[in-house]
Amino acid sequence: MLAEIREVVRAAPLFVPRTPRGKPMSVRMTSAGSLGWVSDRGGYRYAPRHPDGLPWPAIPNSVLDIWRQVSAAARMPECCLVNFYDQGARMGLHQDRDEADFTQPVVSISLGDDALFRVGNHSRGGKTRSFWLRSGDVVVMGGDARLTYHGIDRIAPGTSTLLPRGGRINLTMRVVSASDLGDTPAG
Ligand code: MD6
Ligand code: FE
Repeated sequence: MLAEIREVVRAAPLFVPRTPRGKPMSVRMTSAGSLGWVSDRGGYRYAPRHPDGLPWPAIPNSVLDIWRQVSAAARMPECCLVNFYDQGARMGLHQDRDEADFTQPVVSISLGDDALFRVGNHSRGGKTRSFWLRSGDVVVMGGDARLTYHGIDRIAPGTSTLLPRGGRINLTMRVVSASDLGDTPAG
């Protein structure tokens, strides 16, 4: 899988996204699939091309295999977001809500150093729970959990030897577009 992710990054180099307010994020990012997630002054959105203008590479088979294993009933993902965290990188609490069909899960795969993952509620505030995501861990956020707030507080450097220069990769697969059948669980 790592070899396939390296090819994705070769075709679609990691970039530093900016929040809609212009603040650079601490993770570096790219995508695979028909749509990639981008963020800049224009807002958070899915786009058919990398900021450099190139189309995104295909989602690697090893990654799609995980999707098939953990979400057999779902549509296939249109985006695999690739996040790279170096030592000091983090990700603030957020919901994944730029997709059209919340009946479809979001599936993530963690590779490399451990990360402290915090999960909250359907709105900001309230109690949260934290746990460590380790290399090889797969998280499925579906059903009632699809819109829970979550984020990464910190990385624990040196906890994995998978990446020669350390750090962490998180892959998140999403179905982005609306279903032809409508947005209902039955559809
Ligand atoms: C991360 N993960 O693990 C950030 N989103 O680096 C996410 O933002 C995420 O793990 C939706 C579903 C699963 C996730
Ligand atoms: Fe997320």
